[in-house]
Amino acid sequence: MEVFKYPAKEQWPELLKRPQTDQEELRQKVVQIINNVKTQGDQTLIQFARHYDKVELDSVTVSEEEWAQASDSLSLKLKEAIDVARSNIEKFHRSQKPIENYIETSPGVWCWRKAVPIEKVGLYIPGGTAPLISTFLMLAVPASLAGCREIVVCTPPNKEASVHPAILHIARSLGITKVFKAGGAQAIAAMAYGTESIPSVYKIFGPGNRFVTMAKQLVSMDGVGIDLPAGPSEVTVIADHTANADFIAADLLSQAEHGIDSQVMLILTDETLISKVQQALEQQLQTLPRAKTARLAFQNSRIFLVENSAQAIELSNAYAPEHLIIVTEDAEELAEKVVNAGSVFIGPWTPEAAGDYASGTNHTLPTHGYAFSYSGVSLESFMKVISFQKISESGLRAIGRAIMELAEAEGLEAHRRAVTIRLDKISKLLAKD
Ligand code: HSO
Ligand code: ZN
Repeated sequence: MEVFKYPAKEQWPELLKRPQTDQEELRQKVVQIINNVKTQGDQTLIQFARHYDKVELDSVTVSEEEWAQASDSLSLKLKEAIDVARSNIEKFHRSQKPIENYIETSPGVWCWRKAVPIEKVGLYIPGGTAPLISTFLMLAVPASLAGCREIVVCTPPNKEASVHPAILHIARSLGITKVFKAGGAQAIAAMAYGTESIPSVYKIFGPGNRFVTMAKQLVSMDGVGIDLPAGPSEVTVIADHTANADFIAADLLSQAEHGIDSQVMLILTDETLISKVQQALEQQLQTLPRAKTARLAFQNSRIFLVENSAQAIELSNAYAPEHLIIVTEDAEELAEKVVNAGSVFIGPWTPEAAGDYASGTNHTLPTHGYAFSYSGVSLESFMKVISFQKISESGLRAIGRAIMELAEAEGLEAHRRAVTIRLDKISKLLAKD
């Protein structure tokens, strides 16, 4: 990791840049994949599984036998871990139901909002060496709490042409039956447009590689909702002299092991920590199975030494990390000053891994600078809030003049008349009485 001591503010934008990739070539490839799925449905998914996942599928659906064997093939320890995580995710997300206020804005003018579940949602769970079981919990738990009527899940098949039993175990416990063996951009296209086996949905969630992310962006231009455009994982750690260098190294590595394009930033107010953390990193890398990946990720990563904790938080806010860990004497006060971050972890006993798995917060978070303007996935992501209004005769008389005046100013006569026609009627009725 390159070290920058006391960088001048003018240098910050350059030092906080994320790696950029050429999108045009990727876009063209993904458009082609989407078109194939649109025209040939399941057949394309089976062909892609043969080509990319190296498996021969008879069908993209999960067989009765796979469902039946799923729970038995999991260890008790893993099932217990899933239960702890699920219970905490449930507790935290259940508390997120949008508030529905009933407000009388002018006498006789009532406005309110009602949250309703999105009827059909699609969850994409990436595969790789092992599917992200935790990502499935992070998406399926709020989707089912929100009351989504149809929850469709796509995940790439493993080497045995099957779906990981933990995914099926969790799906069954949540009453989710539509799990399909499909990965990559083709799975996103399948959930957006539907195939013979896979139903189309209104909103698609879940992380993935560049192809998946591009596919989500493309289908979103065609009226399908998406959660967030997901980019490579990020963590920023702010630490002072009170921090433990071994803990810091462990947290940086836990994010760096995600992929070679992960970006980790360490912001220190204590110069002696630079070498301590570097040593701890070297030592921990010796025994880390994914050391190669982590080392490559460190090439996009940086260590900053700054004057004080106020400047540390300013630098972090200027970067808007997906995850921010604060291990300083004044960690709670600093946390109050965070304005740009996906999720914040306070104090030495709060590793980012806690939020990745089991504390209860959602780990689907904004990356690549989206934390300047987006929130992570929550219960509300699976709901829409619809506004309602009801106006009485006296209510329309109360606000009618304002509507007419504004409509006239905009030159929209039909709008004005929608009010005058009613006010005239009210005047006539009043005259009769
Ligand atoms: N840290 C990842 C989420 C995750 N970690 C899943 C482990 N499993 C999001 O950036
Ligand atoms: Zn993680």
